[in-house]
Amino acid sequence: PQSIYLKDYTPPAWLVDTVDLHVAIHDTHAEVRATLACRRNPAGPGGALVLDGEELALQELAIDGAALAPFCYALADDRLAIASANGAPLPERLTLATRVRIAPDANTQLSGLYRSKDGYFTQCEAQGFRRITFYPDRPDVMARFTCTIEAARERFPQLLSNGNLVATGDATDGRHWARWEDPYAKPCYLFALVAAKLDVLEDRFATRSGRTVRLAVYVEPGKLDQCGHAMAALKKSMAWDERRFGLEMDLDHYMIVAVGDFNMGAMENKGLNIFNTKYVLARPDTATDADFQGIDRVVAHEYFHNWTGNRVTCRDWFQLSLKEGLTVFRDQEFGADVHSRAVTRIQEVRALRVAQFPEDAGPMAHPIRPASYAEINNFYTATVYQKGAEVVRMIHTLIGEAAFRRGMDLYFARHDGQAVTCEDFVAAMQDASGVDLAQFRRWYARAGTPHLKAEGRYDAQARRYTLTLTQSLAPTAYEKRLQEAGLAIDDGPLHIPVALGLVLPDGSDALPEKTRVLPLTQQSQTFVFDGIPAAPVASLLRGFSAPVHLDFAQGDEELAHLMAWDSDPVNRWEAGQRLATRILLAGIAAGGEGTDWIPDTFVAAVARVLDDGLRHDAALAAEALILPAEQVLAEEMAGAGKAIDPEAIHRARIALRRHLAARLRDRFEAAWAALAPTEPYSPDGPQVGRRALRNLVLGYLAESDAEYLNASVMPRLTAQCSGAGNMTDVIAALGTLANLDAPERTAALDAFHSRWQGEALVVDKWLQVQATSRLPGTAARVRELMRHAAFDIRNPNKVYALVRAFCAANPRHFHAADGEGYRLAADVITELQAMNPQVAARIARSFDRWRQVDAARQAHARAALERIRDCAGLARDVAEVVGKALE
Ligand code: HT7
Ligand code: ZN
Repeated sequence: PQSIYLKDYTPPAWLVDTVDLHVAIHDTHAEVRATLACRRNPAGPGGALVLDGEELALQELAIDGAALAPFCYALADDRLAIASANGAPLPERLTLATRVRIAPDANTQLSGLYRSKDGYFTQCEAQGFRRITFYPDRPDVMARFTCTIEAARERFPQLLSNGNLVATGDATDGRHWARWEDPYAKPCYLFALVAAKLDVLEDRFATRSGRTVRLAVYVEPGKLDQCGHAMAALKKSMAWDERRFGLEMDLDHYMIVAVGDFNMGAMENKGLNIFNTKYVLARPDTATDADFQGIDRVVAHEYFHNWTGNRVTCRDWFQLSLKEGLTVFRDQEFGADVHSRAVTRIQEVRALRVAQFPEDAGPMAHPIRPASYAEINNFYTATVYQKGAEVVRMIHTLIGEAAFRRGMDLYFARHDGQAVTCEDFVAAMQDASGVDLAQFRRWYARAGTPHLKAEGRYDAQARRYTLTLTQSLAPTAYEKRLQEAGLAIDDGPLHIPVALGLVLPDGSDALPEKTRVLPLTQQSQTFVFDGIPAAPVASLLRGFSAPVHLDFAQGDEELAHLMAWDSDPVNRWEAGQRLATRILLAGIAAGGEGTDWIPDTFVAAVARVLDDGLRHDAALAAEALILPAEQVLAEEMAGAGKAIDPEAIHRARIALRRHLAARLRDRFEAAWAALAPTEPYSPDGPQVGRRALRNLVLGYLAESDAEYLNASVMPRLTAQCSGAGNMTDVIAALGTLANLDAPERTAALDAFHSRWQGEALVVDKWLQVQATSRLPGTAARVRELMRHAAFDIRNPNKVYALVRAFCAANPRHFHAADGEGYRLAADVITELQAMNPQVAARIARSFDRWRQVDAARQAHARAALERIRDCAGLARDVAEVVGKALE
């Protein structure tokens, strides 16, 4: 597919000041009337008035009240170009009126206006508004919107849009209407409307300047008892943004609407957020601790967009990370402030390694501000979101909290109400801090994960520690493509903040400030530390201060020292991960066979972490006891130039778990008993950590030999499945049982399904635990489940729970040697791409690492990819992903 380039950006030829929409919902179609006050942009390139439009049946078109004769305009598949007004040149200002018909019931892409169950909902980011009406659908066209919705009162009592409700009334034939007015100019991707029958939970928030905001969470009838947590999260987010960034809600209404069919997590439409039900509905018996925390984070994220995204928006979609990276950083900080900073950070680092590092090493590698793309929907990626947040975090690390806050204030002072670029954000940070960020800007333009090589030397006589840091970043597929297109690459060194601690033999920090941020700006740089009383163990990249691969030869004892003593909890965890990775790589080299590659020191370290967790922080211990993921081990192999061996990775990881279970059974049992719940369930506070550790321990105990498993562990698993009053414990036990080839497994899965078949989100969990099972025959079971009444290929949550979970979270079965995993994915992608190209393209990303597996697997993967590529009428979204994979 054709790519578009950032270098070709030109300002819009026409601007729109106001939009008046009238949307009438009928049984067979919807009719949309739009009145646009347009004016020629003095800074634009001139020319025709070009409007985007897809799948719109044009009924009427008029300028300044006069219908346009056909010779004045050209109507193509995706645009309407108006060259003149009935022979006269277009006036500098004009009122354009259109009337179109659309078919929301046939909209399976879930972009634009679509039906979900009995209601109608919109999703306009990135380019869905053009599927509702003709419009210059680009974020730098900002207009004030009014919207009147008209529909049958009985079936659609709620008629919602952005801003304030200004009028309502009755129409004929049992129909009614509501008129909404949004006082803020916005790009059309933030437009939303809802027509549905919904229950509503209402509340109020008093802002610090004394205004009262009405808060409302709308859900499908009967689900009001599942929205309390989302409402509480919203109020927490509003208070936090006032406290931390001085940012207040600017509307009188803030509404969240939950919908069961949604391509992503949620959408920050001005004053009318539309959410995937997954990030709204939760009750202790239906949702896990992780679900509750997911709701906290997504509610906060969408709320924070009101300033970082809505009040200041993106000039063009190349700048997507301007709003997404910054808003993820903000929701991460919210998570750190309201939960645990250390645990939150560890989870972020893990997610980065599982998803973003592989993306940066694969065919879809791109910088956080890509220079080109074919389909913008393919760029809502781990790189734009998570690495984008890391880049913002590095600015925060380099300039400090106080200057960062001044930078944010300056950014809003300069750009409120504007559509701007990443450069504008960095300039505000630079100007507010006085720190030169010229070189730092390279992070916006380079793809790939840099390597940071470290070499340390201690001179006892001089009491001096010397550290040499060297950075390197090999070109990725992205840079090669740019070069072919004749575009320049700035491949100079990056500005990398390296947070360093020097841990002395007694465990104390040698540096007076404990952690020092070393600004690495050259390719290789040496840092000298004097007055160091004894040979320290260097703790590099504390808090994961930069998204890089660290190459630092530290021995097992040094890592064990950091695990025990590092004052930075993230690096204590990191030391354990590095040690475990090293051991597992030895195990993988041994084909995952035997156990003589597992040192006793590691077993002892695990025991220490567990004891520590019981005494201090259970949540941190739970994080530390999770072995590096199979995907992370796969990247280690690929990084070392070896073919990824998913079988050996899986075997070695299980062997290590079994070894720990055998050697530490008594300690695991003691921990399990000590962590028994003592109070009623709550999704907050220390309980979450205790549950995480207890369930993790139970998972280890389930790795015991058959005799112990059957006699002692199985009864606990089955009892927890049927008797635990909360979904966290139930799903932990069910997930463990799903890996066991035992009659109890089937019984538990069947009972779970009968109990929860009416709760869509809980059924998703049932699908997911089966899709991620270790057992042989999992691919066949996934195919069977795709024919089950519980599955619906048109519902993204179902596809994600079953198919994406299989492809992305079950690497051993997805990369099965016989190619069945790849064939399954290809079958789904070819069927889904015509219905929902966005979701199909997301599944296609599972093939990202196909060139890193062995030749026999590669042959199967290639066949699957070519079958998708050759599919008739292949959607652009999928064509871009598959085309790049096959390049
Ligand atoms: N900004 C929102 C993006 C989004 C989206 C993009 C493409 C297709 C469907 C979508 N739904 C939501 C989500 C966010 O980052 O807050
Ligand atoms: Zn976002």
